[in-house]
Amino acid sequence: MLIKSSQNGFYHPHASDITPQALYQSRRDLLKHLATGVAGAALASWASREAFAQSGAAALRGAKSGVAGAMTLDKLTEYKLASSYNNFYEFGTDKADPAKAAHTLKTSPWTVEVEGLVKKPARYALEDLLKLSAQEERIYRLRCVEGWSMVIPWVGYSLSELIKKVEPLGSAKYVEFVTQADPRTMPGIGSKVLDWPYVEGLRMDEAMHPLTLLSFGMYGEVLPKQNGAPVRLVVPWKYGFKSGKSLVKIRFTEKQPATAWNRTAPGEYGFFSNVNPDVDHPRWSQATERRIGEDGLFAKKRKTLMFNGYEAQVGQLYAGMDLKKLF
Ligand SMILES: Nc1nc2c(c(=O)[nH]1)N[C@H]1C(S)=C(S)[C@@H](COP(=O)(O)O)O[C@H]1N2
Ligand SMILES: [Mo]
Repeated sequence: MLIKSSQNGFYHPHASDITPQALYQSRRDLLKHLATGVAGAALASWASREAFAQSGAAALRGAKSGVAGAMTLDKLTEYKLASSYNNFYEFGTDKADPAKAAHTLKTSPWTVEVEGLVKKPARYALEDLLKLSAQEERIYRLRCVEGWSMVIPWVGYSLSELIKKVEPLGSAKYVEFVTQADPRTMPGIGSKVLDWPYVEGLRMDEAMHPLTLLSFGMYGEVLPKQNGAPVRLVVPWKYGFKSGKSLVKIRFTEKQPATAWNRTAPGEYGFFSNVNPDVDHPRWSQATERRIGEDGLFAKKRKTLMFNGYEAQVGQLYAGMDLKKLF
């Protein structure tokens, strides 16, 4: 792990297209070349780009994850797209709004409170939360309920590492995630589209699953604000809205938390919201998806996979459940 700036220091190197993200993709290409035995000259240019990237103020690296299912080989979504096509309603409902407006989010100082049914409630400064466990890199598919998907290399560690530290009581059955709602820095909070703050939740076994990631970075850098800086959740087998951004509170509860989207439209967004091609949204099919940057704008081309392709890892969590009713 390498953190030069522990806080908000996200910036784009200007006047250069050799970004750390370009480096990132080139390193993946290099690894592919190495695997097929045609490395050659790629190595030299890769080394110089690496040197450039390390001058970046906001690098956040993680060791390649060993968690089963955590390193999909799908082609990465371009960093530019992943950081400019976003859902973050606190900054507006247009996909382009968060990248334009989220610069006002103040990510330092930042604290995350852990409370509710735990033996050891705690208030973590971001700096301490970052150090709580080793940072890993996980390449996850993210499937939005609206029908698009991306493939993003996240940096973080399993939420279970934090949960173990605070020692949940036997009565804790769910985990509630509360995100930042600051009307002074988040222009979208003035709108009535959701009842703020944006709240999400998981069942305890889902929260403890090793794939559930507490994320601080992506593409080898700290998270851009529009992607949920300074800390967010990523739950890769569920629709994207379950992955709350800019977390401020993690609360352990006995009852299923009332989540923002479920309260707004319970017939459309269930508590579980597992990616499922066989259970349509009442207003559209979920059988296919459009991979941002790859599939055509007007034709949805790609088949959506059960549990977003993570069935082998998480399918048993839902054994015996009627997923059409508990959508
Ligand atoms: N606080 C907050 N978290 C949020 C959202 C939001 O509006 N507010 N949008 C969700 C939705 S609908 C999706 S698809 C993902 C998008 O994450 P990304 O922009 O990093 O791709 O964030 C989720 N987390
Ligand atoms: Mo979404």
